[in-house]
Amino acid sequence: MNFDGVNEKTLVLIKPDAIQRGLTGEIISRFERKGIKMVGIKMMGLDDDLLKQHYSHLADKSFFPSLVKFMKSSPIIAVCFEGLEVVNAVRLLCGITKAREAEAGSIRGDLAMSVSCNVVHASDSTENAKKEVERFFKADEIHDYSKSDYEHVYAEDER
Ligand code: IDP
Ligand code: MG
Repeated sequence: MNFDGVNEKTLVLIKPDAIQRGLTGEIISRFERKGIKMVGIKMMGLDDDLLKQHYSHLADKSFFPSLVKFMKSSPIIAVCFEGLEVVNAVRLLCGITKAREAEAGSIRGDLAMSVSCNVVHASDSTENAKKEVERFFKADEIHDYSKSDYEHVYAEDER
């Protein structure tokens, strides 16, 4: 069966606060239950260079040094997810940046209270998702495999 139409990719980072609070399984489970396919996953420590690239849009903000310090405070887990319009679907599951105002039911809305310690990162556009997946994963760390439940996750005319 052909699922070529549903291979958009996005990057999720499970942030240090989630690692420390033991929320990794809970967070990944929410994406899995949604029907989103995991195609890459790894634990890694982040350095200044990578964080400057990743958060370049925030480099001139007063909170930037504390954001970098937070993101280096323990390893993170990088996950590459795949699916139909998955960049948008994952952002919706995550909820807005300020976690204490994020919609109940979303990951941030249910699991966090802070603006900075908001448990997850998710790419915000297809263009940035492509760059971010390439920043965090080597080509051979992204896995191409068929998922047996896809027949029930997507209708034929969506694939
Ligand atoms: P996003 O993660 O929802 O896409 P961005 O504006 O891209 O939000 O910010 C990236 C990250 O920087 C946020 O997730 C959060 O950890 C941190 N951050 C954003 N705004 C603030 C702030 O006003 N104070 C402290 N940290 C912030
Ligand atoms: Mg962002």
